[in-house]
Amino acid sequence: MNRKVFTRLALAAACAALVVPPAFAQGMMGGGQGGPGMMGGGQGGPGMMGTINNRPVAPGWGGATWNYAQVKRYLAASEADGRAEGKRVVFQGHAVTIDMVAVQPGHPDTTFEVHGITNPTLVVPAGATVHLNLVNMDYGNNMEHGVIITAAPPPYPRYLMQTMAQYGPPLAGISPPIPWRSKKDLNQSLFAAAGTTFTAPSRPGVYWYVCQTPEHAEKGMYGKFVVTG
Ligand SMILES: [Cu+2]
Repeated sequence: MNRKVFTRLALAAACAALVVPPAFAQGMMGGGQGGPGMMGGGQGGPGMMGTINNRPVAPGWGGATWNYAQVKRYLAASEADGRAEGKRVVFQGHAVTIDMVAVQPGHPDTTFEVHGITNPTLVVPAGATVHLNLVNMDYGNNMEHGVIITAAPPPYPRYLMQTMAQYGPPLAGISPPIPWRSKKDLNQSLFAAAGTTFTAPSRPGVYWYVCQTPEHAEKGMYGKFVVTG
């Protein structure tokens, strides 16, 4: 909720704080998380707008690097986090884990998935500790994806800079966006994953989770993030 979110140090810390189920922790860090390569951008002020990760994932990119088997385990484990109710996924308790996917195969381009639902409404208790994870399953140029939680409602412009100027910095996020998968063939591919932890607002309200890659939110890569009392 403050400008520190935008400092390079804070971004590095957020990216280094990979939050992943312990079962997957071993041997998947890819090494060098939070390294200068990842944060070297920072251009354009907030850093979150940078396109430093506009490239396929490679070990050492700055976050976790998973193979397809690890992604499948993540997807399976994520079913235990939160409860799907139609187009909503409802989370309960003082600490919640939200396992997001950017462009899960079989879903539309430029979307998020949680529980296999495209752009669901996420419902989180006020004041909860939120572990937010993201794996990028997309492939191709400009298919790097990140996520920010913001009070700014849709529709979104091509670039979110103006939006952030109007609504203030995001509550939290995974920034800058994380690289796309390394190969077209899922089984041959590596995938980028990253996570962050933040505290949900202490009062009920409506927020949005939004991909900050230019044009993605404009094309519909966002969903509602509801904080309940
Ligand atoms: Cu995106």
